[in-house]
Amino acid sequence: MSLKRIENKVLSGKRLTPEDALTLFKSDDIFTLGRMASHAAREKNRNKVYFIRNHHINPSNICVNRCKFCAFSRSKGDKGAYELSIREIIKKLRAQSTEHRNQTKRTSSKKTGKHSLLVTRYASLPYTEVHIVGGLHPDRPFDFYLELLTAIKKKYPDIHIKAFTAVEIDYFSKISGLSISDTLRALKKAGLDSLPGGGAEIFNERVRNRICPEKIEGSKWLKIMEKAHSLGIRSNATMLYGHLETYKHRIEHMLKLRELQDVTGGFQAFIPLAFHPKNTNIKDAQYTSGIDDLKTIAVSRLFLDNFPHIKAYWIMLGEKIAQLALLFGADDLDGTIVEEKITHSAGALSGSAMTKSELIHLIKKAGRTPVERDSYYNPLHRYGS
Ligand code: V47
Ligand code: SF4
Repeated sequence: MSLKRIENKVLSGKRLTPEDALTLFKSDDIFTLGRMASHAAREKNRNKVYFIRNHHINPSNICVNRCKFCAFSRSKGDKGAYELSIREIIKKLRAQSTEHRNQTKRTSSKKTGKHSLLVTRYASLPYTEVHIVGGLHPDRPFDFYLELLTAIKKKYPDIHIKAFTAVEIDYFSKISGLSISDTLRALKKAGLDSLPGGGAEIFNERVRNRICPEKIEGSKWLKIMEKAHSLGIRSNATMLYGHLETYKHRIEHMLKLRELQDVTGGFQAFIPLAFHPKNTNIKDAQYTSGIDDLKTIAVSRLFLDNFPHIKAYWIMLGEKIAQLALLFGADDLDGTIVEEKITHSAGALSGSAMTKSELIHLIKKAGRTPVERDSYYNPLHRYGS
C-alpha cells in the first residue's frame, strides 16, 4: 500500500496492518511518517508532552542470565560486580536537589483545584516515582525484595514504586516456590505499584535465542504481563531494536503487544529501546541511526493504536533525538532518571540525569506543552508556553 493510502487510513482512525507497518519502516519519506505519527499522537494527547520526576535504582548487577546484549551484568565475584543494601538504596533516594526544594515552595502554596492537591501530596518528595530493576541475583532471597519495597514505602509512603521486569517476576517465582500470581500478590502487598516494561527485548524466538538464550521466552513475558494486569497492576512494554532483528521482527513484536493490549488494556506506555553495542557480545553491531530511532518511534505510535503513550527514553536516544521524537509521535519524555547504569555500561553517549527545567526546556522548544505527570499519567502541573 502507498504512503498516501496509509495516511488516509491514519486520518480516518483505521487500524494499520502489519503490511502497512512494513511499508512505513521501508519508506525513506521520514517527513510524511513524522506528520502521520504526530497526528496520531495529537489525537490521543493533544499538544501535551508528559514528563516525570523519577529516580532509577539498580540494586545489583549480579545476574545468572548474562544476556549477550547486556554490558551491565556481572557474575558473582567478577570485577565490577556490586550489590546495594536496603539501607544504601534508601540513602540514594534521600538525595534532594535544590531545584526541587525551590519548586516545592512555589507549587505547594497554590491551593486551587485537583492538580494542586496532587502536587501538594507529592510536595515533600524529591521524586514521585522510583524505578527499580536489576540482575537475577543467585543468592538474594525473595524476602529481600519484599523488605526493600516495605522499607521504601515506610520512608516514603506516597512514592510510586515501579519495579521488577517480568523476567525478575519469573525468577522470584522460581526462587520463592510461589506461583506467578502469588509472587505478584506478595509484591503488591509489600508496596509494588506497577511494572516497568523491560525484559521484552524481541519476541521472535530465533533472534531471542541468539541475543539472550537464558531469558524467559517471549510468550512467558506476555503471560506474566497478562497476569499482572488481571491483578490490577499496570505496566509498560519495551522493544529492544537495532541488534540482529529485522523490521518484520519488530512488527511481529508490536503485534503481540497490540493483541494483548486489546484483551487487558493494562499497558500504559510503549518504549522502543535503542540497542547500545559497546562492551556487549553482539558481534559487529553498531549504534542505531537517528533516522531509525525516529522511524521506530513513529511506526510504534501508528501501529500501537491501543497504547495511550509512547515514551522517548532520552538516556538511550540521546537528548536531541529524544526531543525530535516528540515530533514523531512520542508524548512522554522520560524523565529525571538521576542515575543510569544499564545503557551507560554499553556506551551511552547521553548524560545520566536531567533536571525538571531541562525537560521543560526541551519540550517547549519542540512546540509542545510540558505536563508533569504521576505514574498513571494524571497531570500534576502544566507549564504554559
Ligand atoms: O530490559 C539492556 C535493555 C532494559 C542494553 O518501563 C539495553 O518505563 C540497550 O526496560 N542497549 C532496561 N538496551 C530498561 C527498561 C526501561 C527503561 C526506561 C523506562 C522503562 C519503563 C523501562 O534495558 C532491559 C533491556 O531491554 N538493555 N542492555 C543495551 N546494551
Ligand atoms: Fe541479567 Fe537483565 Fe542484563 Fe539479561 S538484561 S543479563 S536478565 S540484567
